[in-house]
Amino acid sequence: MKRDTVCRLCSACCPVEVDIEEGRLVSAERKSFLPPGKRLNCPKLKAAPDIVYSPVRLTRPLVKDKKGLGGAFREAKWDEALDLVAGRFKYFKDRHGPETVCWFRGMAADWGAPWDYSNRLMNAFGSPNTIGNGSVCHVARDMAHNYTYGNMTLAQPRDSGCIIIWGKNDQNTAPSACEAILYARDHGAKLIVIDPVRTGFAKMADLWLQIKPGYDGQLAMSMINEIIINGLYEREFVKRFTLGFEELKRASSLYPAEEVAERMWLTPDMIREAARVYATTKPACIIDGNGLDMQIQVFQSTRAVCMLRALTGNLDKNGGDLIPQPVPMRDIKLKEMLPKDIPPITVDYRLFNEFHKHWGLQVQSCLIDSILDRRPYPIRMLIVQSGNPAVTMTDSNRVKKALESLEFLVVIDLFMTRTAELADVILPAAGCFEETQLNRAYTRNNLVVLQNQVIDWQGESRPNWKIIFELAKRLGMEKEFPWRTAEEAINYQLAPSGITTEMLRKNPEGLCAVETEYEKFQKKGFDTPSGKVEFFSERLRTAGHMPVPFMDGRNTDPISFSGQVKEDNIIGISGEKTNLFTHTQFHNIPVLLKAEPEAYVDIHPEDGQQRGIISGDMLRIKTPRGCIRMQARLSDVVHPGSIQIAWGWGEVDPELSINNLTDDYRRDPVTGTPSNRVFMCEIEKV
Ligand SMILES: Nc1nc2c(c(=O)[nH]1)N[C@H]1C(S)=C(S)[C@@H](COP(=O)(O)OP(=O)(O)OC[C@H]3O[C@@H](n4cnc5c(=O)[nH]c(N)nc54)[C@H](O)[C@@H]3O)O[C@H]1N2
Ligand SMILES: Nc1nc2c(c(=O)[nH]1)N[C@H]1C(S)=C(S)[C@@H](COP(=O)(O)OP(=O)(O)OC[C@H]3O[C@@H](n4cnc5c(=O)[nH]c(N)nc54)[C@H](O)[C@@H]3O)O[C@H]1N2
Ligand code: SF4
Ligand SMILES: [Mo]
Repeated sequence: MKRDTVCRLCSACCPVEVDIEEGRLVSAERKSFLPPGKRLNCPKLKAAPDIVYSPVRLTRPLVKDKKGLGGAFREAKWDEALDLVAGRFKYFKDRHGPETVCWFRGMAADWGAPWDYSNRLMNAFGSPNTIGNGSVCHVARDMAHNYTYGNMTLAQPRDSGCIIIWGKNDQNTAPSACEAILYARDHGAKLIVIDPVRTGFAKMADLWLQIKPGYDGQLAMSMINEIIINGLYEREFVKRFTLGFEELKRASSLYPAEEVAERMWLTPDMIREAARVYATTKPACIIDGNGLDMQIQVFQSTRAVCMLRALTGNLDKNGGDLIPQPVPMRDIKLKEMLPKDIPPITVDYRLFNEFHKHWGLQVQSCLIDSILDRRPYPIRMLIVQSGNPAVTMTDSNRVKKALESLEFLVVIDLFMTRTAELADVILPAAGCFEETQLNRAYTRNNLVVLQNQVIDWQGESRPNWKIIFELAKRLGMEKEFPWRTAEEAINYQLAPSGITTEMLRKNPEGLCAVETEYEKFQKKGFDTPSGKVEFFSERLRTAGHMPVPFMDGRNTDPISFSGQVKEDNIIGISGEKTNLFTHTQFHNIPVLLKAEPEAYVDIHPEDGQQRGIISGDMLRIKTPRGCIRMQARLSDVVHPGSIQIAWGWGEVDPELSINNLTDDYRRDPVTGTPSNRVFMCEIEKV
């Protein structure tokens, strides 16, 4: 039997058709606008049955009677495990205040409704501390878009004449976006890639800017300067719809191509050419990605990139960058129930805490500050849902110390992870094919597609929504969580859109909540305080941040530890996300591991020769935070002077965990983002 749903094995959220035989998932296929021969395959989706039916899935709640890594887990019934967790919620609330309990969200299981449910539970409980990982993943970028033109845009590459891919690798991480880019290429679109690594897109690009990692903001300013001095901007749009053009002109004049190119490993002509092609080919879009995230300048760099879209008049055009039309929904987070006088642990990042009505709190590093430095107060009990912070958070040694010193740790996951093994209680979650949910990717813009439960929960695992609803009941929140099914809760939340789960099941391709409209700013302006695109932001100035990006003209080094380097140090780049794994996930699935059995450090042949390193040598890589060991692979995908270190392998072996090397002390002042993307490191053969 064929069923429709949305895959959530990574955050690309592809609509898929799955084949179910006698209640078992036997195969799944991505839907695509391309004819079958041209579609991209996803190896993770192909391995979906291996993932769902993996013999190492957690299928029973586990409880540890003795704390720490040494303590052994025993199986427990759901009632016992949930009673125990609810009891600890009450204990810490009575003893130390509700705010000492924190709910931490990773990237899996979606940012959609399940995120709203955890927020709702915590708000009703009285703790402001529901924290996501958006400071390192896209929410920091979202804020930069938001502070420039009110919303994070959605690039429309399929109908573009020119596409800039800026620190993104959709070939591996988002096949449907990749298909749109390839389609546009086939129809004559120009392609510019800005990436320090020669990705598949870089190979096929008309122009590849192999930028020095972290220098994206200064590059964007230099491109802005070229566009302005050559009169290539859309005068009419700038005049009517933007604020602060003169200030931007002044700031960008501090980054002339001939002066700044060399410091970012480029030539002045490359910068000029990229600016000219982008500004003179219409429509054009910019796809920005994770290459900008995890940088200590992510906010201002992304703001500068956003300004390119506005200067060239590509905002809210088909083939340009669409201002989304979110699906009208109820805000179910119950923030009004929070006591007013308890600050969240992310209190130092007020603008980031408040910029968006959905995102809530995202500065995950503050969790570690709170546990270890008791700043602004200590978190004592932590619930980790769908994340593996012991491996994925910056400066793992500090993170592990924090997790180990918690008084009570609950982990909700499908597998035993490096984080879960530290827990006192593990609650086994059902996977994405086993639960119906409102998927955030399909509420950000007008089309809603349902993520549908297509098979039963495995063993005693439970869907995320059910775990939260059951816990809520034990915390006396029957009134706040009256729903018995996922459908009831979704229908309540979706009511303002007029769409129900029943309607969505009848329309597996999705339903449009609002008619698509372009150039909405003509009638409504932009969703900023001034109603205009804000090159200059008064809000930022008042809060003590730079109102125009990089206006101080300083070349502040964006790379961690650059003040402390020795001569032979090299830039470490956290490597691509390959299409076989999702972060730390699926290294335990034999078919996927077979396709990529080992982790590598890519080192340029010139650097290899200088240091006597050949492919296959084992390297020790060291920073002031820690060290790892990984196998070398000579490759010219990287620039001399930099290495690319494989990502996500810390789950397999802590000696392969790149976040042993990363730094959490220097952070973006607006979004609290540390640099787990680029850092100086020492390498030596062992
Ligand atoms: N150095 C470095 N650090 C990085 C990155 C990098 O590139 N380099 N990437 C960053 C980015 S962009 C992100 S988003 C983060 C990711 O950080 P995490 O979210 O911690 O990453 P994952 O390894 O995907 O962990 C997700 C966990 O959720 C579990 N899970 C999967 N589905 C479900 C479900 O339905 N319910 C529940 N309860 N659990 C589920 C999985 O088994 C897995 O253990 O890492 C960040 N850290
Ligand atoms: N297969 C798979 N798919 C995924 C995920 C996964 O783990 N696996 N994770 C999901 C998640 S949570 C996310 S956030 C997305 C991320 O999706 P992407 O944004 O595509 O993620 P990455 O592969 O981390 O990196 C993007 C590119 O940035 C480049 N880069 C590194 N440093 C810099 C820099 O300083 N400047 C510039 N301009 N570029 C730089 C890298 O070389 C890489 O090519 O993917 C999602 N999809
Ligand atoms: S790209 Fe991600 S969401 Fe899409 S099918 Fe593959 S694993 Fe699933
Ligand atoms: Mo992410």
